[in-house]
Amino acid sequence: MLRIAIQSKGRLNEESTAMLRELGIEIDDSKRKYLSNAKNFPVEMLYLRDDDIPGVVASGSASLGIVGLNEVEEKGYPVEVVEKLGFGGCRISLAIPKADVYEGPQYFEGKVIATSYPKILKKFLDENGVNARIEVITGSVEVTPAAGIADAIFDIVSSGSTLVANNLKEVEKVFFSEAVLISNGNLSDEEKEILAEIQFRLESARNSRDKKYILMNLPEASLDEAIRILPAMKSPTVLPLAEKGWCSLHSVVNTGDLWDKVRALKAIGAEGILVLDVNKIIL
Ligand code: PRT
Ligand code: ZN
Repeated sequence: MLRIAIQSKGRLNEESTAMLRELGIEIDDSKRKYLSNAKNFPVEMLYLRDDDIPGVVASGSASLGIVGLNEVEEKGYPVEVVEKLGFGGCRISLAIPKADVYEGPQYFEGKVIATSYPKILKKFLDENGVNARIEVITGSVEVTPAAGIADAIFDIVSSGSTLVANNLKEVEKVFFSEAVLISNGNLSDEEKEILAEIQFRLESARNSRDKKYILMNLPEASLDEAIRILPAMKSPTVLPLAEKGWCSLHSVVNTGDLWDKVRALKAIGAEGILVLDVNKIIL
């Protein structure tokens, strides 16, 4: 059994459970408790505020955690980032009143900056030789300039619309984040095996993401040409058809190439082309 800490509610909760479900790990979150077992995999979920996840993983109270890289960096606990998960993408940026002129980090000299990420901000200010006062605020950082609490903010940005709505503009993109799988470096052999299985399933899901399964009927005379158009993982699968002189060809293509391939295949006589989503690719 291995314990995974995930956010109990908030932006990463849904995508964390959706990701585990995509890996075939069924979590009963209908009557969510503080702890819940997966139905068909030896893991137990621990639901926490995201701020608490790096510390709980570092202490060993949970063996793995799913959390934003921003929280990992800010908290600074000794945890290992084992996978980047490709969701929850955002950046932490410095933003200033829209009307101000910005010519570089010296703008912040002597200013007050509100943030929930004082450590990451301090590092940026030190690297740029800037002395500013950091005002730690845990929520609604974006309203602090208008409220006269701060001159500028250092906060998470994704679409940028919160900044626009508060008459602010983004002037420095300091830290780029996404959800990550973290581990404490002290897993037992059994826990290492479970983590390896999770990583194997993540890899299979990742491999399938940009792929489509394509099948079609093809005149046998066009087969060599079709195989040139469709190099598959080994080689395309060719099956006989009841109608003489025709075969069925199956392959996997990159989504980005799909329409070029379809056009080329139609030009050599392919018919009845079916394109299907790929759920997993196990190499
Ligand atoms: O209650 P708990 O402490 O668990 O949650 P929380 O309120 O601290 O965090 P939550 O749920 O807001 O965010 C969890 C994680 O999601 C963050 O730590 C980031 O890693 C990630 N993430 C991704 C974001 C955003 N995108 C995001 N846009 N976290 C916050 N925001 C906020 C931001 O603070 C700002 O208020 O959204 C606003 C900006 O969004 P745009 O689209 O207007 O630019
Ligand atoms: Zn939080």
